[in-house]
Amino acid sequence: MITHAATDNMTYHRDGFHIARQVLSSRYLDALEHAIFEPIALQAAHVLGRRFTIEDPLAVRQALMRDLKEQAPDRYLSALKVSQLDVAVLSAAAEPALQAVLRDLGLQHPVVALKPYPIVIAADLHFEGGYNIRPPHQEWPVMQGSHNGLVVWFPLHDVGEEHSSLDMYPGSHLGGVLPYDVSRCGSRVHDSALTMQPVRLALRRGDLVAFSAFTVHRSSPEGDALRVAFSIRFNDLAEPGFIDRAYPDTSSFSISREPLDELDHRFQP
Ligand SMILES: O=C(O)CCC(=O)C(=O)O
Repeated sequence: MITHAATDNMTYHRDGFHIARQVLSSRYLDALEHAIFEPIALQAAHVLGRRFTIEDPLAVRQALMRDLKEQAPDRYLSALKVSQLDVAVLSAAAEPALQAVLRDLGLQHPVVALKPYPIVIAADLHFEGGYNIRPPHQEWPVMQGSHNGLVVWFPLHDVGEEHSSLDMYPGSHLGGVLPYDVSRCGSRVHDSALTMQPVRLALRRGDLVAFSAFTVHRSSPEGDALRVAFSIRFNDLAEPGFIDRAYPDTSSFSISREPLDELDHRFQP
Protein backbone atom coordinates (compact mmCIF):
# COMPACT_ATOMS: atom_id res chain seq x y z
CA MET A 1 0.00 0.00 0.00
CA ILE A 2 1.38 3.39 -1.02
CA THR A 3 0.93 6.38 1.26
CA HIS A 4 1.35 9.89 -0.07
CA ALA A 5 3.92 12.11 1.68
CA ALA A 6 1.64 14.41 3.68
CA THR A 7 4.28 16.73 5.03
CA ASP A 8 7.90 17.62 4.52
CA ASN A 9 8.86 18.02 8.14
CA MET A 10 10.11 14.46 8.55
CA THR A 11 13.77 14.75 9.37
CA TYR A 12 16.58 13.55 7.19
CA HIS A 13 18.20 11.58 9.98
CA ARG A 14 15.04 9.75 10.91
CA ASP A 15 13.64 9.09 7.44
CA GLY A 16 16.72 9.12 5.26
CA PHE A 17 15.44 11.78 2.90
CA HIS A 18 14.77 15.50 2.89
CA ILE A 19 12.60 17.54 0.54
CA ALA A 20 13.56 21.14 -0.19
CA ARG A 21 10.70 23.06 -1.80
CA GLN A 22 11.15 25.68 -4.52
CA VAL A 23 14.90 26.03 -4.20
CA LEU A 24 15.90 25.59 -7.86
CA SER A 25 15.49 28.53 -10.21
CA SER A 26 13.70 28.41 -13.56
CA ARG A 27 16.85 29.61 -15.24
CA TYR A 28 18.83 26.65 -13.90
CA LEU A 29 16.09 24.16 -14.79
CA ASP A 30 15.57 25.65 -18.26
CA ALA A 31 19.28 25.25 -19.03
CA LEU A 32 19.15 21.59 -17.98
CA GLU A 33 15.96 20.98 -19.93
CA HIS A 34 17.54 22.49 -23.01
CA ALA A 35 20.64 20.34 -22.52
CA ILE A 36 18.58 17.16 -22.30
CA PHE A 37 16.20 17.80 -25.17
CA GLU A 38 18.28 19.64 -27.75
CA PRO A 39 20.33 16.61 -28.94
CA ILE A 40 17.12 14.62 -29.36
CA ALA A 41 15.43 17.51 -31.18
CA LEU A 42 18.39 17.85 -33.57
CA GLN A 43 18.42 14.11 -34.29
CA ALA A 44 14.66 14.11 -34.80
CA ALA A 45 15.02 16.99 -37.29
CA HIS A 46 17.82 15.14 -39.08
CA VAL A 47 16.12 11.75 -39.27
CA LEU A 48 12.40 12.52 -39.26
CA GLY A 49 12.37 16.05 -40.64
CA ARG A 50 10.38 17.17 -37.58
CA ARG A 51 11.63 18.80 -34.45
CA PHE A 52 10.36 20.20 -31.18
CA THR A 53 11.45 22.92 -28.78
CA ILE A 54 11.34 22.92 -24.99
CA GLU A 55 8.30 25.19 -25.23
CA ASP A 56 6.33 22.27 -26.69
CA PRO A 57 4.24 20.27 -24.19
CA LEU A 58 5.93 17.15 -22.84
CA ALA A 59 3.39 14.94 -24.65
CA VAL A 60 4.41 16.42 -28.01
CA ARG A 61 8.07 15.81 -27.23
CA GLN A 62 7.28 12.30 -26.03
CA ALA A 63 5.57 11.43 -29.35
CA LEU A 64 8.52 12.61 -31.40
CA MET A 65 10.99 10.88 -29.10
CA ARG A 66 9.08 7.63 -29.50
CA ASP A 67 9.24 7.97 -33.30
CA LEU A 68 12.97 8.65 -33.18
CA LYS A 69 13.55 5.74 -30.81
CA GLU A 70 11.61 3.42 -33.13
CA GLN A 71 13.25 4.57 -36.36
CA ALA A 72 16.79 5.21 -35.13
CA PRO A 73 17.34 3.64 -31.70
CA ASP A 74 21.11 4.16 -31.74
CA ARG A 75 20.70 7.84 -32.50
CA TYR A 76 18.12 8.18 -29.74
CA LEU A 77 20.51 6.60 -27.23
CA SER A 78 23.49 8.65 -28.43
CA ALA A 79 21.44 11.82 -28.08
CA LEU A 80 20.60 10.95 -24.49
CA LYS A 81 24.21 10.11 -23.79
CA VAL A 82 25.71 13.26 -25.29
CA SER A 83 23.38 15.40 -23.19
CA GLN A 84 25.50 14.37 -20.19
CA LEU A 85 28.34 16.40 -21.70
CA ASP A 86 26.43 19.64 -22.07
CA VAL A 87 28.10 22.33 -19.95
CA ALA A 88 24.84 22.94 -18.07
CA VAL A 89 24.82 19.28 -17.03
CA LEU A 90 28.53 19.19 -16.24
CA SER A 91 28.19 22.23 -13.99
CA ALA A 92 24.80 21.29 -12.50
CA ALA A 93 26.31 20.20 -9.18
CA ALA A 94 27.76 23.66 -8.55
CA GLU A 95 24.33 25.32 -8.27
CA PRO A 96 24.48 27.39 -5.03
CA ALA A 97 20.96 26.41 -3.93
CA LEU A 98 21.86 22.75 -4.23
CA GLN A 99 25.18 23.21 -2.44
CA ALA A 100 23.34 24.91 0.41
CA VAL A 101 21.17 21.81 0.87
CA LEU A 102 24.26 19.61 0.97
CA ARG A 103 25.81 21.84 3.62
CA ASP A 104 22.61 21.78 5.68
CA LEU A 105 22.68 17.99 5.55
CA GLY A 106 26.24 17.91 6.89
CA LEU A 107 28.49 17.37 3.87
CA GLN A 108 31.68 19.34 4.48
CA HIS A 109 33.32 18.99 1.09
CA PRO A 110 30.94 17.53 -1.49
CA VAL A 111 32.42 15.79 -4.52
CA VAL A 112 30.37 14.31 -7.34
CA ALA A 113 30.28 10.53 -7.44
CA LEU A 114 29.93 9.28 -11.03
CA LYS A 115 28.47 11.64 -13.63
CA PRO A 116 25.35 13.71 -12.98
CA TYR A 117 22.73 12.14 -15.20
CA PRO A 118 19.42 13.11 -16.72
CA ILE A 119 16.67 10.51 -16.32
CA VAL A 120 14.16 10.35 -19.17
CA ILE A 121 11.52 7.69 -18.72
CA ALA A 122 8.11 6.81 -20.14
CA ALA A 123 6.43 3.49 -20.82
CA ASP A 124 6.77 3.90 -24.59
CA LEU A 125 10.42 4.94 -24.31
CA HIS A 126 11.33 1.69 -22.60
CA PHE A 127 14.68 0.35 -23.76
CA GLU A 128 15.79 -3.19 -23.02
CA GLY A 129 18.86 -2.82 -20.82
CA GLY A 130 18.50 0.99 -20.84
CA TYR A 131 17.45 3.40 -18.13
CA ASN A 132 13.88 2.43 -17.27
CA ILE A 133 11.85 2.50 -14.10
CA ARG A 134 13.93 1.23 -11.21
CA PRO A 135 13.05 -1.42 -8.62
CA PRO A 136 13.71 -0.75 -4.90
CA HIS A 137 17.42 -0.20 -4.42
CA GLN A 138 20.00 1.65 -2.38
CA GLU A 139 22.51 3.88 -4.12
CA TRP A 140 25.36 2.52 -2.02
CA PRO A 141 26.41 -0.29 -4.42
CA VAL A 142 27.20 2.20 -7.20
CA MET A 143 28.77 4.77 -4.87
CA GLN A 144 30.58 2.97 -2.03
CA GLY A 145 32.05 6.32 -1.04
CA SER A 146 31.55 8.33 2.15
CA HIS A 147 29.00 7.05 4.65
CA ASN A 148 27.23 10.40 4.57
CA GLY A 149 27.04 10.26 0.75
CA LEU A 150 23.70 11.19 -0.73
CA VAL A 151 21.73 11.64 -3.93
CA VAL A 152 20.04 14.83 -5.03
CA TRP A 153 17.11 14.15 -7.37
CA PHE A 154 14.78 16.68 -8.92
CA PRO A 155 12.19 16.71 -11.71
CA LEU A 156 12.25 19.29 -14.49
CA HIS A 157 8.45 19.63 -14.36
CA ASP A 158 5.64 19.10 -11.87
CA VAL A 159 5.25 15.38 -11.27
CA GLY A 160 1.59 14.34 -11.29
CA GLU A 161 -0.38 11.10 -11.13
CA GLU A 162 0.33 10.50 -14.81
CA HIS A 163 4.08 10.30 -14.18
CA SER A 164 6.12 7.69 -12.41
CA SER A 165 7.28 9.59 -9.32
CA LEU A 166 9.95 8.51 -6.85
CA ASP A 167 9.03 6.31 -3.89
CA MET A 168 11.10 6.42 -0.68
CA TYR A 169 11.27 3.79 2.05
CA PRO A 170 11.50 5.87 5.26
CA GLY A 171 13.99 4.56 7.80
CA SER A 172 15.53 2.06 5.36
CA HIS A 173 18.87 3.91 5.57
CA LEU A 174 19.36 2.77 9.17
CA GLY A 175 19.95 -0.92 8.38
CA GLY A 176 23.29 -0.64 6.55
CA VAL A 177 23.73 -2.34 3.19
CA LEU A 178 20.64 -4.46 2.61
CA PRO A 179 20.86 -7.75 0.69
CA TYR A 180 20.48 -7.18 -3.04
CA ASP A 181 20.79 -8.73 -6.48
CA VAL A 182 22.44 -7.07 -9.45
CA SER A 183 21.03 -7.14 -12.98
CA ARG A 184 21.68 -5.17 -16.18
CA CYS A 185 19.21 -2.59 -14.89
CA GLY A 186 21.04 -1.98 -11.62
CA SER A 187 20.48 -3.49 -8.20
CA ARG A 188 17.33 -4.62 -6.40
CA VAL A 189 16.97 -5.00 -2.63
CA HIS A 190 15.51 -8.34 -1.56
CA ASP A 191 11.80 -8.13 -0.74
CA SER A 192 12.48 -9.72 2.66
CA ALA A 193 14.57 -6.65 3.64
CA LEU A 194 11.75 -4.22 2.82
CA THR A 195 9.89 -4.05 6.09
CA MET A 196 8.55 -0.52 5.67
CA GLN A 197 5.90 0.98 3.37
CA PRO A 198 7.09 3.30 0.58
CA VAL A 199 6.11 6.96 0.50
CA ARG A 200 5.34 8.50 -2.88
CA LEU A 201 6.89 11.94 -3.35
CA ALA A 202 4.79 14.79 -4.71
CA LEU A 203 7.33 17.14 -6.25
CA ARG A 204 6.96 20.26 -8.34
CA ARG A 205 9.38 21.96 -10.68
CA GLY A 206 11.82 23.79 -8.39
CA ASP A 207 11.69 21.16 -5.60
CA LEU A 208 14.39 18.60 -4.89
CA VAL A 209 14.75 15.55 -2.71
CA ALA A 210 18.06 14.60 -1.11
CA PHE A 211 18.37 11.04 0.16
CA SER A 212 21.10 9.00 1.78
CA ALA A 213 23.08 6.49 -0.28
CA PHE A 214 21.54 3.93 2.10
CA THR A 215 17.90 4.94 1.64
CA VAL A 216 15.92 2.45 -0.41
CA HIS A 217 14.03 4.15 -3.24
CA ARG A 218 12.38 3.12 -6.48
CA SER A 219 10.55 4.56 -9.47
CA SER A 220 6.83 4.50 -8.74
CA PRO A 221 5.30 1.72 -10.83
CA GLU A 222 2.28 3.83 -11.88
CA GLY A 223 2.18 6.52 -14.56
CA ASP A 224 3.41 6.27 -18.13
CA ALA A 225 3.71 9.90 -19.28
CA LEU A 226 7.16 11.24 -20.06
CA ARG A 227 8.99 12.11 -16.85
CA VAL A 228 12.27 14.00 -16.94
CA ALA A 229 14.44 14.30 -13.87
CA PHE A 230 17.99 14.81 -12.84
CA SER A 231 20.09 12.87 -10.37
CA ILE A 232 23.44 13.81 -8.86
CA ARG A 233 25.27 11.67 -6.32
CA PHE A 234 27.64 13.24 -3.82
CA ASN A 235 30.31 11.96 -1.49
CA ASP A 236 32.01 13.96 1.23
CA LEU A 237 35.75 14.23 0.72
CA ALA A 238 36.22 15.10 4.39
CA GLU A 239 34.44 12.08 5.89
CA PRO A 240 37.07 10.23 7.99
CA GLY A 241 36.10 6.74 6.78
CA PHE A 242 36.27 7.87 3.14
CA ILE A 243 39.71 9.37 3.76
CA ASP A 244 40.81 6.18 5.50
CA ARG A 245 39.56 4.01 2.61
CA ALA A 246 41.58 6.17 0.19
CA TYR A 247 38.59 7.42 -1.82
CA PRO A 248 37.43 4.18 -3.48
CA ASP A 249 35.83 4.57 -6.92
CA THR A 250 33.33 2.13 -8.44
CA SER A 251 33.51 3.51 -11.97
CA SER A 252 35.70 2.59 -14.92
CA PHE A 253 36.12 4.40 -18.19
CA SER A 254 37.62 3.52 -21.55
CA ILE A 255 38.44 5.47 -24.69
CA SER A 256 38.85 3.99 -28.15
CA ARG A 257 41.54 5.50 -30.39
CA GLU A 258 40.63 3.29 -33.34
CA PRO A 259 38.76 5.00 -36.23
CA LEU A 260 35.01 4.82 -35.57
CA ASP A 261 34.09 5.03 -39.27
CA GLU A 262 35.69 5.27 -42.70
CA LEU A 263 34.56 8.77 -43.61
CA ASP A 264 36.98 11.47 -44.73
CA HIS A 265 37.26 13.76 -41.68
CA ARG A 266 38.66 17.24 -42.28
CA PHE A 267 38.80 20.63 -40.68
CA GLN A 268 35.73 22.72 -41.28
CA PRO A 269 35.79 26.46 -40.49
O1 LIG B 1 14.20 8.46 -11.47
C1 LIG B 1 13.94 7.33 -11.07
O2 LIG B 1 12.85 6.80 -11.29
C2 LIG B 1 14.93 6.54 -10.27
C3 LIG B 1 16.07 7.41 -9.84
C4 LIG B 1 17.09 6.73 -9.01
O3 LIG B 1 17.00 5.59 -8.67
C5 LIG B 1 18.25 7.53 -8.62
O4 LIG B 1 18.37 8.69 -9.03
O5 LIG B 1 19.06 7.00 -7.86
